[in-house]
Amino acid sequence: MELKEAEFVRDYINEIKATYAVDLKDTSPMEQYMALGHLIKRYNGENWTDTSKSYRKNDVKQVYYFSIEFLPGRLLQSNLLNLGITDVVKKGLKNLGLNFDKIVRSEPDPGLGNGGLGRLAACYMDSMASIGMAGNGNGIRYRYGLFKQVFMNGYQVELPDDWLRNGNAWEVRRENRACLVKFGGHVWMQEQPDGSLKPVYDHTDDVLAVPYDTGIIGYHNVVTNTLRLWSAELPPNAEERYYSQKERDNIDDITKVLYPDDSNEQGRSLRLRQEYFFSSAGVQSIVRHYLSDHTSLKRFVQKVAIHINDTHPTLVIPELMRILMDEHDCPWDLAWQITTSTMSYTNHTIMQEALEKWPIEMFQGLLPRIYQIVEEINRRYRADKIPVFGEDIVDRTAPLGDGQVRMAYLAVIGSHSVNGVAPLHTELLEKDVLADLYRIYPEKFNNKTNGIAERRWLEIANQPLSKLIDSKIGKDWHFNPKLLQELSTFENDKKFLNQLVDVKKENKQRLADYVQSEMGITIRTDAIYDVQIKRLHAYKRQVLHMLEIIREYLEIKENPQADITPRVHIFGAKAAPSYHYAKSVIKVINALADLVNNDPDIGDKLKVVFIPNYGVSLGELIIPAADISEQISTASKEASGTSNMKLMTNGALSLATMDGANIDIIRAAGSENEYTFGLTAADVYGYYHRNDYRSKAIYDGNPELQKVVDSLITNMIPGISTEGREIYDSLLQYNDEYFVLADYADYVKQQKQISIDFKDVETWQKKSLANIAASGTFSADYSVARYAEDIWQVPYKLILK
Ligand code: F58
Repeated sequence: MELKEAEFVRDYINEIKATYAVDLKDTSPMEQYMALGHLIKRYNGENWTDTSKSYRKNDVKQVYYFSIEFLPGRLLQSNLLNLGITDVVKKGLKNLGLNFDKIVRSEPDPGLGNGGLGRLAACYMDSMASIGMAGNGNGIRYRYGLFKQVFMNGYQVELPDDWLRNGNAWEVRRENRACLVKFGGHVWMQEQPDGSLKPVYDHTDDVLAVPYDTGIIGYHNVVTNTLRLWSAELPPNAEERYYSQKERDNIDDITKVLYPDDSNEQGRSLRLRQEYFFSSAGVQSIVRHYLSDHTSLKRFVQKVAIHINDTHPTLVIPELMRILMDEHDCPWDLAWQITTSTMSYTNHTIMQEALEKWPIEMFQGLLPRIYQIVEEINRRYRADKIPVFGEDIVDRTAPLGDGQVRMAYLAVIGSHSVNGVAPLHTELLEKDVLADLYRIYPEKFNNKTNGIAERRWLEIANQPLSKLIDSKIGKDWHFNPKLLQELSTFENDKKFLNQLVDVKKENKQRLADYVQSEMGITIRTDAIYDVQIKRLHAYKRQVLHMLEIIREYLEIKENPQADITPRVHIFGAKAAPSYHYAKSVIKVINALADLVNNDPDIGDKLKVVFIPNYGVSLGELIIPAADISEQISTASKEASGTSNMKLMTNGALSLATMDGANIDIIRAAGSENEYTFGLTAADVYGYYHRNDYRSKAIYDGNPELQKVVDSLITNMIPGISTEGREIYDSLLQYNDEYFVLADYADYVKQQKQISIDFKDVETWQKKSLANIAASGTFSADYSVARYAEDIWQVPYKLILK
């Protein structure tokens, strides 16, 4: 948009006065931020209405991306960037004597997700708007986001994330678009005068779903899409009916907090209520919106695509069936045809314990009408498929079985497309996790490799690098990130390689300053910054990284004079509050950090920093400073990974197993530019089939490994007698479920190689450049374009300059 500095300054001062009734000099950074947010939202108001109007006028097909999590990160900078007014606003604020960075940091980072899945949904929202696709997000407006993590005596402690405390500058409450969502009660079929049957509901608990909309601004293209998050409130008839405090609390609870578990589905009734709540409200509002422009449901499939991000929104399937049949008199077959043609589903995990299942009794009690529909889906599925495929496989894959509602199976059966998020992951879905369903519906399965919002993770997070790239290849890569490939022509340009070194140093200094001020730890910027940032989970193997730190520590202790390449090991990871093992790992790494960081023999050769409260904003600080990207999950377990892509585009070299999208990253950048190691997925499955993995034998055969592992139980690391023993036992007594010891030697070999290679600055920088240059293919712009073409059949405009 066009904006003159004088105009901005005038508007901003007026905004401050109107909102806070004080002079600018008396405002806090938070107030300065809120006023700026409101002003930007107002500036963009016209684009937002024009976008909706133009979608309507042209009757454009809409995509609705349903996700129980969205992790958008702070919006101020990305909105300024996408509107093209960063410089004017920065200058204006500076001339007013304000500190832009402080204002940026005053914005709360909405933690409405656990990790990769929620962040992916946010990257996709950004890309859909940026490629001009009519993409809408649909989720939950949690009153409290993912907990704030602090460490006390090295242990994780969880504090509430009261992110809405000062209000939210970007959202618009739309009470006039609210819907009623019905839970519980009884349902019975009543005969109508024409002989048909209609369900009648008795004694339901009704909840009002109120939408809060946030504009998602496209990159330099005047498009603004909508992220709609639902909040649960008392229904409008509240005055006429008495609600006990308990009933009020029950309603309040639905959207009160995000479930903080990224590993296990606990089968809690509140979670099921959350899932139905936003699925029902979302589908109701879609049908209402569609019918406001169309007289019949005939063209619904041509005008609406609904995407199910992991199984949590699967109830959109029976909910759309319900609305079509009960409210619009559709016969079953037509309703089913519309529903399956509209729905598509992405799977994000191969971990069995994360696949959602609900006890039938709970499900039926909470959602009696929806259960009837699921029962009928189940009955018809069995009747259709048993004659063709036989009873066994159909039993195993039916939506109802073992007394449970099996959400992933329902999602596959009720959708026309099922995708994994990296080629290996999709292959494993077909061969293993969903193999039976793949046999029945091979045509539904496809791969859509994940992607990231390049502009956030490179242009905003790493401005020094972004500017340097612009100076070499111009700015067209902002629209078409694959153009980053042009950078490879500079691989022998020494000046450029040196500039890359300077940029990395600047980013390291920024991180070092943060670590100094927040944690009181001094880290040197000429060390290798070896980074592992992701949720804490056994399969992600932070423990393997930890064993390497112990090895390095012992090495220096044994030979303090040795010529060591200095290292800083950097972790960021939250553990699910109920995940005992993960919390023990945090404690042990923190205790190890205390030992290493305070040992005079070690000095600044080796440092360990576990930065608390990892999230999107800290990611933006850490990722640009990384030299090494630790992507060390047990092969086959990480569906894709996305921090691997963010680190790559910022010039980090991957130290990686052949898992998830690591495989594709390695292929894109060239294996000579990464450090790969460890078992392959085929090796891992080989161990499963033969059942012959013995971690103890590996331990017995490697004296160095013995020393390292034993140090968990020898008091070398103070304060971890319980936790150290727990990890020790997981590796030896419980046979090392995630093959840490199997991969140890190969991992250490690569770590040693890294220490050698890092000293050759020029060669290292060439490798780093190869990663940056190849990273463009992992832009989410292309990912969503592939969804648009293969699955959603919606138009878009990739601006390929
Ligand atoms: C992640 N899943 C995958 N789930 O682990 C990761 O490999 C992938 O890159 C990413 O999705 C995006 O596809 C993930 O983040 C969750 O956090 C769920 C949250 C809700 C409960 C179950 C886990």
